Amino acid sequence: MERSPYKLPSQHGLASLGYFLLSGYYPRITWRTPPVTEQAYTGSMEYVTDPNLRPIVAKVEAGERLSFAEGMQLFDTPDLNTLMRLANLVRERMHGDKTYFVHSIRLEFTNICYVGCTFCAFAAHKDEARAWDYSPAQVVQEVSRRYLPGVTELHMSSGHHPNHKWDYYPEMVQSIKAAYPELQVKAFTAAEIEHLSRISKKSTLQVLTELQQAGLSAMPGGGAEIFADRVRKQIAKNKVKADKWLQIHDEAHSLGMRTNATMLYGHIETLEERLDHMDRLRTLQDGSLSKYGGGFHAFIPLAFQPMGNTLAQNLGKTDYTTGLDDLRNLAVARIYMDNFPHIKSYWVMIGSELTQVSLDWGVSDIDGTIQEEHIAHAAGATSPMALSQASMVKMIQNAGRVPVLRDAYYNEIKVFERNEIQAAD
Ligand code: V47
Repeated sequence: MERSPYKLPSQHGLASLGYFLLSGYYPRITWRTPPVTEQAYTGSMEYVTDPNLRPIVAKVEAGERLSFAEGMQLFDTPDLNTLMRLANLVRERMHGDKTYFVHSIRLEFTNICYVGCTFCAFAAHKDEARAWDYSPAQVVQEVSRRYLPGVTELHMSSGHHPNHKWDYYPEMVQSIKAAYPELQVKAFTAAEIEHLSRISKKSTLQVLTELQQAGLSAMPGGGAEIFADRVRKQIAKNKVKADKWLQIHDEAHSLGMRTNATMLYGHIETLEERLDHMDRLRTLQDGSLSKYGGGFHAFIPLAFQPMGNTLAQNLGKTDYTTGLDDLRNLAVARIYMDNFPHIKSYWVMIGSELTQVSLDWGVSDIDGTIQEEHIAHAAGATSPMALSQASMVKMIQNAGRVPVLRDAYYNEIKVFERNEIQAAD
């Protein structure tokens, strides 16, 4: 019997939220109940309590794209059940139960940065005791220190160092590839690429081309923050402008590189500004898909971490984003950004527990094992510095989904069958 695209809320998402709240960490049993039959499930509108959502439900069910105003309804609706079920419908249409993760290393080769973003607790002045700055050879040593068998992705993003010359960057990538030819280097945000363009006096396209020749595989999604000018001026006024960030990703896509996109939320931005951010990305992705046949892999909302940065201090903010804001944001992104293959939950910033719940709210990717993260932790992230593969598999399986170990290009390395838990890391 065909499974309904929706599960009844009492049987799936909210039950998992409730179970998780009551029972603590990673229950060992799967609570997923048998599929609801089409017959028992008498129609998608039956459970819609917000009448404003009815036309939206009809459009999403028909696979139609939502307008900006409809996207705002998703942010405004009190009907969280319907929001969750719609996001899950879109997610399962694309991926079924498959949930992707990567065995990865995170490395910040320097925290020295002159840009002065107000949300950042990571950046240091070069004279501070906590500053670090690795040479290409030290970068390779740091990769070796974090390396575990089976790691496929090296994700690097760092400060805008005031003194390094252009040659430092391709040399670093070449040194990594010489030592670890099989590692896929996903590095340099669009903000860093713009910085490299300025110091090298090369165009951003030329910078990307030369880094690709040196061995760069893909670009991470950092540096996007919030595109709206009003916010950007207050939180990242010396950083790459929104249009340039988008242009650099378009250029990377034109070279056949795949990239990600982030959005830093939960500070001074409005909900309209969040949706505007998603809208600009959706438009760029349309262009990349039609011009180059590919573009962004994933959209990753980054929950504002409020410690050790001047933005939080000036706002008098010490609280983290709330769980339902995080889930709503992910769900809106999944429904609105219909041309993005994946919406990713970043466990480092929202925690593994909520990441597990988010698999019912549109999320199909949970990033990676990471091995040492410093940007979010400098700003108060309370998550571990790394997760084992086994715990990622368990997190996904205990949510009733199918874990898929992927590489940086979403090639599937291993699909874990139900109840097959990796024996060792
Ligand atoms: O660019 C900095 C953000 C980003 C804070 O592409 C903060 O797969 C919250 O880009 N609170 C770095 N966020 C992380 C990043 C990323 C993460 C996971 C996956 C991918 C990917 C990319 O972190 C920065 C900035 O936007 N950030 N400080 C803070 N206090």
